[in-house]
Amino acid sequence: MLVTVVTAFPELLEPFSRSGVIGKAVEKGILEIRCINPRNYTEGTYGQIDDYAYGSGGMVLMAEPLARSVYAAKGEGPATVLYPGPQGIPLDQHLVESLAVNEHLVIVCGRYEGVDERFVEECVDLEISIGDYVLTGGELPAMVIVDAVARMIPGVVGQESAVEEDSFFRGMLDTPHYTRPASWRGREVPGVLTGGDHEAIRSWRRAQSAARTSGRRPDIIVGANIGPYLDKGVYVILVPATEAIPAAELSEMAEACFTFGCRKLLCVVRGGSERKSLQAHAGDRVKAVSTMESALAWIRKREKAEMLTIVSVGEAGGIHWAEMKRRALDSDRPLVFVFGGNETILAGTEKEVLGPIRGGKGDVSLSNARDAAVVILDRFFGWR
Ligand code: 4FV
Repeated sequence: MLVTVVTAFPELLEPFSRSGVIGKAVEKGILEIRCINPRNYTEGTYGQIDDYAYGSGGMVLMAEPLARSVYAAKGEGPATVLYPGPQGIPLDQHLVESLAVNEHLVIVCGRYEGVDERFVEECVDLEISIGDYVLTGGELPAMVIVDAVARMIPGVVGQESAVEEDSFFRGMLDTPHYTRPASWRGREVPGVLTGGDHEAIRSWRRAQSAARTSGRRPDIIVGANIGPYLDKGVYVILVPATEAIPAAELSEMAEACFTFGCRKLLCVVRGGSERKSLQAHAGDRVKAVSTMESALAWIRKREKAEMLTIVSVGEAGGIHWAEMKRRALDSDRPLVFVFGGNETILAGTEKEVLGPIRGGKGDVSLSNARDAAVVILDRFFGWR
């Protein structure tokens, strides 16, 4: 990747492009960082790049030197032009991953009050904010963007897996990390980490991430795929409303459930013949059961644990899916999603009821159990 930084202070980028992981990536030729100084692209001979703001209120970077700098940068080939500023869209891991596919990024660094808005209209593809505070210049935001994006380029960070384990890569906060000494000022490293049982370590780390995220950043759980942070299984029970669901459709639905990490799709069938045809055609991802209770009993036996049963009946009331997602993450129990049937379903069984999946102006909601299933599973376990 080539990054061209348009800045009146190129010396600020020097140490950054020579040090640490970024420095190594530049050495390895995986990343190239260039600077263009708008002072070299001014109209007059004084190298004037800023002027008084119209309407008073400090200095503003002039449009022409910046535009000429961007054109010069683009001489090296098509590029996505970024302008870091407090008015930009928030930088997050998703945006970082989408920027990482670019061959050439041009980042224009503001100074003083900012830049002439006409330059932004004429030359900038994306305004990006690194946070709701005001800095003295765009160089630090430029380095933040390059640092985060460079980590997504294969070969920049040693172990790819390290990137995948990161905070936010799956939309959750990271697990705590420890190194030697095992005891420091009377503080011990959690025993599970020195026990060598890697499944136990993975499970402890998952639980730590889940607890931290739920405790500190419930806001990001909405967009997270919580699947990798659940120790127990996820199941779907489908209760066909009226007529039986054709086996082919059920196996498609089982495919969707599997995609979202479910261990089994259980379908309540009316009679023996329905069960046989279903078993014959829908494959082993689907299990035909005669009643809800037998479905829950089958899961309970398999998971050797009490489940958190989440019923989606599409009727008014019920818990918002985002809140349900947080509870699902907090509960260390197997998750059972029940789609179809009605309010009376599972009367007397401990369950949570999901609110309807609303559309339009919130006055219409999904009634089809299979569609509801895919929407809800994507909201809980979809990759964002
Ligand atoms: C900023 C931010 C930021 C504003 C005026 C530079 C400064 C000066 N950039 N996220 N927050 N920029 O404060 O990206 O021109």
